[in-house]
Amino acid sequence: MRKVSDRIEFSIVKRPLIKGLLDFECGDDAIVKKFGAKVFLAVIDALGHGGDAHAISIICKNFIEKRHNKKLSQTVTALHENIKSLNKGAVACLAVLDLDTGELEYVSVGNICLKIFGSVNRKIEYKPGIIGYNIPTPQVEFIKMSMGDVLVMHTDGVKEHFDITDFPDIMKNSAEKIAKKIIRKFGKEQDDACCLVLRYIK
Ligand SMILES: [Mn+2]
Repeated sequence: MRKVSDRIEFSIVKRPLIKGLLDFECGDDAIVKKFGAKVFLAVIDALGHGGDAHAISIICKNFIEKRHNKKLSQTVTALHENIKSLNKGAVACLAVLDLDTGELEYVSVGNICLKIFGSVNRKIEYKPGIIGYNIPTPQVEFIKMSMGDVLVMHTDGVKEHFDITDFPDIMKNSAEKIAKKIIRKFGKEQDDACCLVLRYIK
């Protein structure tokens, strides 16, 4: 999936684990949704894999997507309460980018990897917790993006230790090419994988 709209270019690439021949469904998913002068982003990884994980990821995705314009911390807490009774869990990172200021507001629970490449090269540290089982009070944090910066958000089905030096041409590639490359080169065969790439453009 590739889309170019006003001031952002983004792509979401996902695939189910490769080694589990009976699993065709992916428990990882992502959302990109523009609203006003903002864009909502999320990456979700439902625990486990296969049909069960896929079903939970759909529940989480729909729940989160409906609340894309609400406070991020409230959405995380509400989702936690909502899926608790299912005895299933997920990790997720939710963010809102203000296209006028470049301010990225985010809340992360669990090991979704968030990196910014460009004017700064930054990797956001993981936060503890599993939505549906136990979560700390969700913490909203901020990071500033500059024009031309590339945001990468991916699940743990992608090896986290790649850096900008692995992609000397990262700034030239389309978001779609970057996302495909990350999944192809760094995706783990034994896990579902999802990568969201978003470039903040003029
Ligand atoms: Mn995973």
